Amino acid sequence: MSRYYLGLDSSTQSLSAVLIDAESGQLVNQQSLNYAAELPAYNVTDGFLPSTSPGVVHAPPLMWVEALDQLLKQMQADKLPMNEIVAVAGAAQQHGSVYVGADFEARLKNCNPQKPLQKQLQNCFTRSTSPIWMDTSTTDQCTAITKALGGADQLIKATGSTATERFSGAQIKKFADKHPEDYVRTKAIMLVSSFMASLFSGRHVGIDLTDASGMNLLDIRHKQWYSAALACCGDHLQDKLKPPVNPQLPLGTISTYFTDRYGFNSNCMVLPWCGDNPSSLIGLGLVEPGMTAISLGTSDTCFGLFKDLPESMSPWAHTFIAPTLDYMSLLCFKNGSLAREAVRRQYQQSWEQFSACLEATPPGNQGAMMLPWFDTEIVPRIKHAGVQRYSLEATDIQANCRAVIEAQMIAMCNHASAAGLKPTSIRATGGASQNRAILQVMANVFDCPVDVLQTTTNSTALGAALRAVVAVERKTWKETVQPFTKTQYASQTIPDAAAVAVYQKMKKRYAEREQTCLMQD
Ligand code: ADP
Ligand code: XUL
Repeated sequence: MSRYYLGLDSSTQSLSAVLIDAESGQLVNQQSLNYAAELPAYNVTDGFLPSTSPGVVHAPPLMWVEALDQLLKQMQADKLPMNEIVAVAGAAQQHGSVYVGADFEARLKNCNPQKPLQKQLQNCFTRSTSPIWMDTSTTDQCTAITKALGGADQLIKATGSTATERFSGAQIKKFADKHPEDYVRTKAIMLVSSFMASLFSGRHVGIDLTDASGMNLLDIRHKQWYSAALACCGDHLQDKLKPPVNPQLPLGTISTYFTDRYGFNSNCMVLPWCGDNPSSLIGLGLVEPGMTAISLGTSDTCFGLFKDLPESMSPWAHTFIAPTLDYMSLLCFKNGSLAREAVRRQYQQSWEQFSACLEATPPGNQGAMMLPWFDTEIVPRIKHAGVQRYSLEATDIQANCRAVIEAQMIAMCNHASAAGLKPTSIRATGGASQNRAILQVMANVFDCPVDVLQTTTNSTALGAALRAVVAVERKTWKETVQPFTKTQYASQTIPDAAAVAVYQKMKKRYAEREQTCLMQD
């Protein structure tokens, strides 16, 4: 007998669905809808609206609703077994916030399944567009929040992050301060994740703990709202938010709108939606402490699971609550492929030649070192771009190829450690993870094995579907994720003991150089 579970990913540019059969461990179907291409009436490029105000990046919430309608209609047209789906869960771009008035819930409850949802939710928004994670217009609010809550260290300790422009707390404060009347008539504030979960549930549901930890509003130790932060960001904010919800507790059965319009079974369970990064953690199979992902994409990200919060937390990282209710750290390095490509192009190397340079040079680069800030950086925060070379000639092609990779891996390892991550195994993803010479440097610097997954399934949507399996079937995380997260190569990339010893010393030297540059920046 098949056991179907649906996972959705409402991301910045598209909505994706992954349908799995938990019984056979198979992916049944995967599809995606790009907002800009397929919903041109909303006038978005890359998923957001044009803006003339500096730092303002918003998106229309009804676009996410219409995307859902079209995607589910498509799944029905494709004759997918909608009626046999046991449970549905989702994940969304983090931090984006949605503001609705008093009639939102009544409208949701009374929706007519003959008509698209987006038509029936028009005009119920008190903020017509939603600020999303790319918005950086809240620097003043961040300064005020930091001051009101006793400084940056206290804020990190309590909420897991310094005051961050894209986080929802600052975005809510900006709305409450600049549009007080609209704020007062706002009955509910949701994140993209809880907004989507509310549609499925037919009622306003609370924000799940994973996404709540990306707001600067949650006490991450006690997993409840941090009342001082709420008070600072808006009057009666707690009433508008509802208590945060456990991502693993089903919200109930799916609303009749979804059964009648798309053919879901009336017993289909709805799970809370999570943030996309926490969901991806599950989709990549990282369900035990020490398991860490490194994505080598346009920018590089490093995230992983851990049990206990460290005494002091890194100002550059974000600590979120994971779907397993452990913690996860997320670090984002802007100079990822950008820096690797800059070196490769400067020396006119193909990726094969670049890899050959890595293989022809010794770990530690004979003392040569680079600080690879081809652009400004997030981790650590570097305001002025600039590449620094130490005992490294700009004309030495091989040594420069090695230097950029060693610098990136060492910086990642040092900052991951400061953020509470102690990787015991690494799962590499993203474009550069197909380069085994790069993976070897990673294994040596982190002193742990590195592997790559077989599939190219959307890990965020897959993570949501797997979360639903765990919640409904009460299986362990490990046995649930395993069939869907098989690794690609016959063997892992294993650290080399001699190289590990070289990097132990080099990590200290790198940290000192970085500190000096930070003071001069
Ligand atoms: P995005 O973050 O945009 O999704 P991807 O994960 O698709 O990016 O990664 C794209 C990047 O992968 C390219 O910019 C390129 O630099 C890098 N890449 C592709 N092939 C290789 C390779 N063999 N070695 C190292 N980097 C590679
Ligand atoms: C994480 C963040 C982004 C969005 C992208 O803090 O802002 O990764 O979640 O969808």
